[in-house]
Amino acid sequence: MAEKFIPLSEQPLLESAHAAGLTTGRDRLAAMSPQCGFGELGTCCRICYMGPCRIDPFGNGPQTGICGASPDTIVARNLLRECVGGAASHVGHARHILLTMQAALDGKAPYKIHDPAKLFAVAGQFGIATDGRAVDDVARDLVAASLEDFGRQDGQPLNWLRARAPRKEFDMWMENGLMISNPHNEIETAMHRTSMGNDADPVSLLLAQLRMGLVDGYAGLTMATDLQDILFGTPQVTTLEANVGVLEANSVNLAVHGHNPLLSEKVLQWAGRLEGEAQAAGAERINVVGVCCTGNELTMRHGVPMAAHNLQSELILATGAVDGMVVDIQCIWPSTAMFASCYDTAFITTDEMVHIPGATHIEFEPAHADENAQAIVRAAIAAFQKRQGKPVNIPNVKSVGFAGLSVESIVGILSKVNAEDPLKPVIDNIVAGNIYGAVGFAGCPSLKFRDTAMTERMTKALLKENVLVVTTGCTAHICAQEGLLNSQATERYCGDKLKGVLTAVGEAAGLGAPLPPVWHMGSCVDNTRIVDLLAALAGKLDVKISQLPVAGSAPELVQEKAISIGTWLLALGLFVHIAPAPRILGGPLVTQVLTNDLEGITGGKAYVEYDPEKAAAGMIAHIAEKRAALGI
Ligand code: NFS
Ligand code: SF4
Repeated sequence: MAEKFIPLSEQPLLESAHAAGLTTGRDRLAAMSPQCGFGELGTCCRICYMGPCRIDPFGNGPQTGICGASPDTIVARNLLRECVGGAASHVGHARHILLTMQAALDGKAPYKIHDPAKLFAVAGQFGIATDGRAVDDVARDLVAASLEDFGRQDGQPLNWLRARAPRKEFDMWMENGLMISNPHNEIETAMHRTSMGNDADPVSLLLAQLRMGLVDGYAGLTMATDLQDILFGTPQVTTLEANVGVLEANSVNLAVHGHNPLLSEKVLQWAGRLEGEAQAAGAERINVVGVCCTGNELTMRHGVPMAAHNLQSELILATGAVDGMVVDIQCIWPSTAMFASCYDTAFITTDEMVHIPGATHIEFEPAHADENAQAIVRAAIAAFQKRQGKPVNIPNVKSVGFAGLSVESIVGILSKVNAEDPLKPVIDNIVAGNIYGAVGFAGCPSLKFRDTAMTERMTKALLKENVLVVTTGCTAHICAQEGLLNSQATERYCGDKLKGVLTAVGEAAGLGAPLPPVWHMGSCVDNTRIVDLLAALAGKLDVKISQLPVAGSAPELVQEKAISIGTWLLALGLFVHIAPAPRILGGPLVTQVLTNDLEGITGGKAYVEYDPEKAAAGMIAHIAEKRAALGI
């Protein structure tokens, strides 16, 4: 058995936590193991109260639920409900940004439009007139078109889908009955469809699954990414530091955790303005650091250090040096409040929907964003004062790299190589085989896969074979911590051909160093950026996205959100590696469709493999097939 991989930065924190009498996620997983096999196979149904019903995977016991539901019906219903959970999270996030933009335009919230160029570009795709118009007027029209989606009862396609979907894929979805309309209606119908005594046809349930992927993609991710760029600016290339070593013993360390930049942007702004108060309290400065995806948002736009991914969100508190941790929505472990209470950390929840026992609640309302952010920063300063004289344990581990690789900034870099046709150098190098293909890593870190360093090993195995990697979400934190986002990584891990391209482009773009081999493209909602890049490449070649020599991976699946994102990618026609297996293996038909038959409809294919090198090899084999089909 291979040795367990525990990152350098985590070992001392695990020890500190244990010394303080705390259990960590690792301990809780060990206590929970082995986990329930019925649950893993997906053949446990709790949809009605005659259940829970469990299907015997060995064929000796019950083969249907009490109502007669087959294993395929059970797994397909459960999977769709997971997808609804993910889509609801992203749609809720996007709607929150939308309503805040509306309030800002009405003068009722202290935000303004930072990126008129992005606004005009997005509005143009909606067919909204932009020529010679005032920024706010165009923004109002975009807000109206978005609100129309949430109110529409006419069954017509979602405006965001119509405006932002790639053409060939849009037509394919329409031909296959995958049209979506009002996201709230779609979510309602999916919950209704999967409640007891409704849809029992696994194929019909899987079509609803694909539609829910589109709800996630367009009414969630794309709307959130675009509106956030319009409000806060489209990311440009920036340097970053990552890992727990970014905490500073003598500063007020304020960690922002969650997903919504409405909160973290304001906290960052007020941390700057209240620095004097922190210094008066004896601190060197206020050090805002990012955790999880809101960390990615701040890193992409402001180069804020990335302190921790999801699994480390409780561990960094065991440094004793985090003065404030402020959270909004999604991926917040209840254990963080418990950890915080052991130290002097002010642990602050801010969303009406997210209350955690032990936390201080400061409700963050866009209308009062400035006052709320000040209160949050001041709570951290007060906690810093309490911490004075107490020991801290900050492992001196951090790495450097680049972030801010939005499609716009990538095109900006490439246009220094070819101003007329920026994507041409990429396409030429793909055709020549210097870039063998590209893989996008998204999603979470899982305790089930950290021991084998799944993400790190898969990434390195791909780079060696000249496959370019892009990343979002917590896998971006993992890659940053592993030192994969900097120029040295190009030297160290890439095959000669990829190394050559990245070095040449880095030089031509005047960076004075190779481009990194792994591109940080943002948070989980920013998977939009990856899809936009693929759509641009496919559009230029006049092929479908499914024909490109590319693949996606959620190498350490945790969240329902990864299920809905992965479903969107399958609908787009992508080959999607996933580990662990989604909870469908107890349903043979559902497994067969997702890993095989779907390819004949959308081109998409799910692929499960737990071994990192084998998983990379599987993706490379897929890329080879796509290259052969394109004749390159
Ligand atoms: Ni994505 Fe971001 Fe991280 Fe996973 Fe959670 S923070 S939205 S879901 S755990 S990558
Ligand atoms: Fe059992 Fe059917 Fe009820 Fe599910 S819906 S718990 S399979 S009786």
